[in-house]
Order: sequence, then structure tokens, then C-alpha cells
Amino acid sequence: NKENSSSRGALIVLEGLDRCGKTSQSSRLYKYLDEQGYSVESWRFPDRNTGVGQMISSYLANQAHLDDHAIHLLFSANRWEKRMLMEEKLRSGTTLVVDRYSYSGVAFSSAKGLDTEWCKAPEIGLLAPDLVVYLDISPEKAAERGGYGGERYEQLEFQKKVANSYLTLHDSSWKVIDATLPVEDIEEKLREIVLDSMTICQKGKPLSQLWP
Ligand code: NYM
Repeated sequence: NKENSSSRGALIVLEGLDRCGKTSQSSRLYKYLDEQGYSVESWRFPDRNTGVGQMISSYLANQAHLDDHAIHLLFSANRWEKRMLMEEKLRSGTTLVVDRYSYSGVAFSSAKGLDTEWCKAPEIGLLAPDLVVYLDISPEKAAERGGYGGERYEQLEFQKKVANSYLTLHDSSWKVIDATLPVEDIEEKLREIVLDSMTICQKGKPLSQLWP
């Protein structure tokens, strides 16, 4: 463990369209950091293991039908139920690599036509990421990747709307990586920016809250 007890871990978030490669990059990154001896955990949202997560999961599988606002609030609640643990982990020096976070929440719900500010409101007070990495791919290219699974939202026309919603959320602090690069190139770029962010956190960067 390369970190000392007084330094905190970093909250690293990966975002992007469905099939942008987030999940495999998250696990590669986790594996690398773990092998390097860092205290690190791999998280994802939705976290389907909780009670709320199971409701979300059946919604995504089209087994449950919910009002757009109601499912939005469930996705947010799913983050809130993990907030305390998230803060404990970070303060105790563990870096969290998180596959999707509040930005997915806002991007997917506002793509359905919900008001962006309304979508952002329930996220207020959740921990702000130290780093947001957006794996950038066009909806068309993403759709070519062996097709989508059968879950709700996994359709080209909808993903185009999600891509536009993400654009409105980007700010200058986001790091954008071309998701069509070879997997190893993406991995290398990701490692570099993540290690930078972890160093800044170790040096005492305070935790902050959404929306900054
Ligand atoms: N999703 C994910 C949302 O609509 N809102 C959220 O807050 C989050 C975290 O769930 N299509 C959507 C995006 C995905 C779907 O995510 C399932 P994954 O990463 O495929 O398990």
C-alpha cells in the first residue's frame, strides 16, 4: 500500500454511451492500480445489488414499468445509499474507480425529455468526482460494436439523444479519450490521467460535493 494514513483516495468516474468500452477499461484500470499496490476498489452505478438496484435492474430489463421521474429518482437514490460508504473509503485512502455516476443519471433522463435542472437536483450533495473521464464514441460507431444488448435505452436513436445530453454536461475539467483508439492506447492514457488525479488527492485536495 503506497498511501499513508493521512492521504485520501480519489473518486474516479468513467462516463460514456453504452458500448463505449467503459466497463472493460474500468476493470483494466482497477487491475493495474491493484497490482501497483494501491488501495483501490471497482464500483459501478447502477449498483444492482441493493434493493433499489434490483428495482432499477427489472426496469432496465423491461420487466417493470415506471414513470420517467420515478426511475430517475431511483437511480439517484441508488447513489445516495452508497454515499456514506463512498466517503469512508475515500477518507481511509481507497481510490474508487466508478463505472457511471450522476452524469449518466442526468444524460439518460434528460434524453427522455426531462428538464436538466430537475434531473440534477437530487444529485446535489453527492460527492463530486476528482476526475471524470469521458470515453468518446459516436452513437453510430458504438452501435456497430456487435450490437446492443436487450436492455432499455440500448437503441441508436436514443443513444444519439444521450450523446447530446452528455455534451451539455461536459465542463473543462473532464478528460475526453477517443474510445475508438486501440484498447491498449486508451488504457495507457487513462492510467496517466488517473495517477495524476490520485497524486493531487494524496497531497490534500479536499473532498467536494455536486454540483461544483
Ligand atoms: N443509467 C445509468 C441511467 O439511466 N441512469 C443512471 O443514473 C445510471 C447510473 O442504466 N444504459 C443507464 C445507463 C445504462 C443503464 O447501465 C445500465 P450499465 O452501465 O449498462 O449497467
